[in-house]
Amino acid sequence: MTLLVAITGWDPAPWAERFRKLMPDRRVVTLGEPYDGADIRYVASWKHPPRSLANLPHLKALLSLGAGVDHLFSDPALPDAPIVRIVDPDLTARMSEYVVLHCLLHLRQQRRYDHQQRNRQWVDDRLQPAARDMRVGILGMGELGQDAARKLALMGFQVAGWSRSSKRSTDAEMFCGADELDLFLQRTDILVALLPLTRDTRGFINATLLRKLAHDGPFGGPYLINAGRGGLQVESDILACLNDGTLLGAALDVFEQEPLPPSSPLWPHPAVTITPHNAAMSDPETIGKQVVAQIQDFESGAPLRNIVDRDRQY
Ligand code: OXD
Repeated sequence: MTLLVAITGWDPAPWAERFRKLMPDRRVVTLGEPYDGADIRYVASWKHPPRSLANLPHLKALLSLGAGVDHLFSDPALPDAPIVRIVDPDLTARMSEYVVLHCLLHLRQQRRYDHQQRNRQWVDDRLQPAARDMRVGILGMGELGQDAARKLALMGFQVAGWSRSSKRSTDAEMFCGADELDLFLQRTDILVALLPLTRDTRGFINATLLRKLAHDGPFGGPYLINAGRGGLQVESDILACLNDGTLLGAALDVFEQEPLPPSSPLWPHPAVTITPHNAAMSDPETIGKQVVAQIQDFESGAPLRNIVDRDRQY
């Protein structure tokens, strides 16, 4: 059994090293090394080059090294093996840190205080709403959304979740499907996007959607946090909404084009907080272990876990 580590955009070396350490009796190769496609049984992929997996006749599973699997579907010659998505407590915890951080930075108006500090300005300002006054709405209630909901609810935020199909949550008021989307948006002061990127969600966060968010919250307007995928958002609409007051601000970790081009008007915008798509980094230490456990369990006869539905693309 050979495992092919097919990665672009990240350094494949620590991944290959981790897999070799965890499976010393198996062969682990990276895309640059010579190998016979007929020997490959598993692929661990992050943004593998399109068509690079076309000749693997005995492939048993394709394992994504990130939470999102949209990178796989851009390959027109994607092999017909089961696709496994990673569900990793470490990655999930990192994403929740990002979401809670940006909800709190907005709630506690930290950008404004940073600005005042730079100007040596002490403003005696008593307007400080509590988390219980702020309604957070999470678009996408998969593993990541549910964990963020739990941690935000612990902080006292009023949390709601929206998902395409019906889901239960003990931490969030749930809304589901197209029929309940408007109701969800109308009660949302902070919109957190954690949806997968699929043919149905591309461009989902556009001006029409943003205009439906609440304007009767503590700051009189909504805030956007996107840590899902850049393809979910229409950046020209976000900018227009920031500039006409529809949106008070945005924290964006993901972009239509990455790296975000230096010419993007999002960079200098005073109401935008930018991070370089690192809200939830994949760690070879923890994810390597998960991938190897999946392979070993599968080889001892257990079914693969967290299989992606190719039709729904998540
Ligand atoms: C992921 C990511 O999908 O880091 O895990 O974007």
